[in-house]
Amino acid sequence: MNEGRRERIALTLVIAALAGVPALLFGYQAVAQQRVAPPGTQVFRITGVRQAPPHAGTWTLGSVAGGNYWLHRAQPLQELKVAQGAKVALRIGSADVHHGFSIPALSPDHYDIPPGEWQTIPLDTSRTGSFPALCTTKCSPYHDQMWFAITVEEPLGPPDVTMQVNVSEAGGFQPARIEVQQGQIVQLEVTSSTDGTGAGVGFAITGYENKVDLQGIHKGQTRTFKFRPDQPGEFMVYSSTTAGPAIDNAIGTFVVKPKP
Ligand SMILES: [Cu+2]
Repeated sequence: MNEGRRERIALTLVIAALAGVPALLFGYQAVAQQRVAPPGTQVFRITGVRQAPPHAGTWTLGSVAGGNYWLHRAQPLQELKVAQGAKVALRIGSADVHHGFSIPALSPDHYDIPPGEWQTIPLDTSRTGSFPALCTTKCSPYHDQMWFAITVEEPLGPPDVTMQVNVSEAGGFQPARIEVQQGQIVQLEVTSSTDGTGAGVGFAITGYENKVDLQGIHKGQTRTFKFRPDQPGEFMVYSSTTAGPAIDNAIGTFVVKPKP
């Protein structure tokens, strides 16, 4: 073998090793990630981060490795939207201190999230609504901010009608009366003007509890939710999150007019 050919072979091997190792690691990560849940499951990898203000105490879908962690650049996750009936699992870990995790409305279980360990939590997507996911371990001074909403929606097309609702201590639900047609795709945009007793306010409709239940809407936040009312009648709107007497006693009316 001549000198030049040997050099070319050596160079090819070096390049193959340089490109191959990251590719193998990447592939291994992808496989490891898939292996945690049954095939066809959509896996969301979510990291708890204590980090300093302005995003103090957050859950994030982004990477929190290295400089990104120390620069406090983790983007807070506020709402995760998933389709009703979809196979979904959360892969929850911590970037720093001991966190906990729970979705009180969907599961009585609390998960322990020590740093460096990952928990796989299958999500029940049978019931539509919007439910808070919380840290359950007093992890840091920013603990109370460690929550996000999981919104399970029926896969529907564009809305036929969009309704804005405001919830406040002074006015209750505004407008207090909402009228829609049976079978229409209704989009609700519910904004809260108050944190209530700390956990925000809720929006639920009696008779439609299995379809519409938006919990833990915090002050200044708007939760957008789409559904199709199929039963005509007059129903009561109330807060499904305990938020103090003014909100707990407030009621509204949701009217579904029968199809002409
Ligand atoms: Cu915490």
